Amino acid sequence: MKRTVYLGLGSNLGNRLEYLQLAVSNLPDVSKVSPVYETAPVGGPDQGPYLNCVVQLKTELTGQDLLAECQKQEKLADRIRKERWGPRTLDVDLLWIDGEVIEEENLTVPHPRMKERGFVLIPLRDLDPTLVDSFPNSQKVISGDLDSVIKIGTLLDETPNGE
Ligand code: A4P
Ligand code: MG
Repeated sequence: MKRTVYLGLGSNLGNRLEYLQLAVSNLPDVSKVSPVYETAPVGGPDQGPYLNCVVQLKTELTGQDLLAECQKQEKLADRIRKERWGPRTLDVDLLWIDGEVIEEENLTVPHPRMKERGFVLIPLRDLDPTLVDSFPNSQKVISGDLDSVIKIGTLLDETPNGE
């Protein structure tokens, strides 16, 4: 059965928009793409602003399949892992799989920090307001982050693979 999955994409090194675009074109089963936001960095060392967006998939892939897809996109973007929360050409996080809970050594779903982050909740709300409203405190998190999460536009091809 196809499930609704959300991925969070972020980039703050190099041609940020191009890295997001590349990932969206290469991900499987993409059904919707949020607008792109420029966002102030949260946590980690002193680093430049991010571009963030959220992608919806309608897919039969499992959690582990999806994590492998996320990591494949990061590799394609030549991401070099240096420090946790440090600058990156591309970060693809698996946020949500139709409410499924996964607690495995290499994978936690829902993503443990998504509900505290305006740079995730604001683009996710563009795609699924009912889901975001169901998270306790989401309104408060969003209003606290409105000044640091600024809509800058959309990617060229919003639904590269159709439904
Ligand atoms: N992992 C476990 N669960 C998941 C999941 N649901 N999705 C494991 C993806 N990966 C998951 O990730 C470390 C390990 O997490 C992986 O090996 C995977 O098996 P990573 O991508 O190598 O490291 P990271 O991204 O530096 O750490 P982490 O914990 O994923 O950081 P976050 O929470 O993703 O934060 N500020 C702004 N404005 N915008 C951003 O996009 N991103 C971060 C990264 C910090 N600040 C930011 C942004
Ligand atoms: Mg990550």
